[in-house]
Amino acid sequence: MTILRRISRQIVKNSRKYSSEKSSPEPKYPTRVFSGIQPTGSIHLGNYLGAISQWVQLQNQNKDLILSIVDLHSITLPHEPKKLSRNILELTATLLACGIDPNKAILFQQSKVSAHAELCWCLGCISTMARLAHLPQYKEKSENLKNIPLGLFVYPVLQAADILSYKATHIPVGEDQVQQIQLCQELARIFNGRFGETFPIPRSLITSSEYGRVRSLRDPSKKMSKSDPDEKSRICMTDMPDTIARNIKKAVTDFTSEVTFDPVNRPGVSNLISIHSFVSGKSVNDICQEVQGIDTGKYKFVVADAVISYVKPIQEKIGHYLNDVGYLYGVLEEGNAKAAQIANVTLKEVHEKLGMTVEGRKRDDIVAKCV
Ligand code: AQP
Repeated sequence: MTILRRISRQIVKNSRKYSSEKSSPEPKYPTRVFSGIQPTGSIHLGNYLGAISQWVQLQNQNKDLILSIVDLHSITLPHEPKKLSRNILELTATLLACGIDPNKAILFQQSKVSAHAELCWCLGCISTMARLAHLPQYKEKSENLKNIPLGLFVYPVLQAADILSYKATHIPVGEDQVQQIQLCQELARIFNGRFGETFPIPRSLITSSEYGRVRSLRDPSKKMSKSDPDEKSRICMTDMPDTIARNIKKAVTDFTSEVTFDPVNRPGVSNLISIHSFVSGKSVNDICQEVQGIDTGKYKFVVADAVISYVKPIQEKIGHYLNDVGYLYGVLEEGNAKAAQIANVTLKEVHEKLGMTVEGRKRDDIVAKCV
């Protein structure tokens, strides 16, 4: 079965889950999908296979979909301001080029909806340092830092605020994000328990391991990542054909020359086969049969050709959108306004539950009691 077909089957399965939820007497929280992506660099095939392609399918199934360019998250590690603003525009262009339609989904910039940071503070007050220190991504990212920024420690709470601001019920994420989603669920439960029912307990939509974790081309034990200092470790949607060919040619495989799919024992070559299967629409089995007799060195040329043809039309669209920066700003501004409208309602409710709202009759009662 091809990876594309598997994504579709998973989404159909999830849709059945949604429809059974819908047919139950009164769903407490309508189905809403939220996801975010950091503007930390060019989108790579891991982001595309693991997240964006799934978002496009959910959007095309008319799910209530909210997507955020999470720029507040992208400053948790040292960054260059000029690069960040360029990345925000490039990411907007890339998402549109990959098929995100701002008329069907809300696409917005996180920092422009201040409710995220405000809810983060409220949730931070019910989080514990011991719990946050246990999260593996924090451990991984802080490992080589002498002075650890507070933002890096707290960012899972901001992530929970991102999700809960919209009362999202489903979160499509890669496998690497599962523990952060668990924290979000815990915080929703704690808040509901202490201050009254406010948030749904969101569920992660993890598809399957093949595309939930596209591996680094240089070190198949790691995931492909925007922030990996080795540019040869990834294939970006904006890479020129010769860069794609070079990076795939240099991909670490092993000492067996045959092309076989065995993610546990042969993660390097299996990663290439998964990518090839996704971009060609062919099944892993068909690919392995087709390339029987070719060694991994020659197979890399086949994969590179397939990837180059797949990304070409997307790259053309990215170029087209980047030539119209005014349109990109317009898309974000519209998305920001729509997102703020929803998030501000949630924040108001949170303030009320926390006892921070003093207005109308309640205020008169309080003043009467005070005098
Ligand atoms: N290698 C991957 N395989 C599958 N899915 C992946 N995702 C990221 N890398 C892979 C998924 O892409 C979505 C957006 O991710 P992100 O940009 O918010 O941050 P990330 O997960 O930390 O991705 P990177 O590329 O590794 O970014 P940096 O280097 O900036 O930290 C998420 O749904 C993620 O699971």
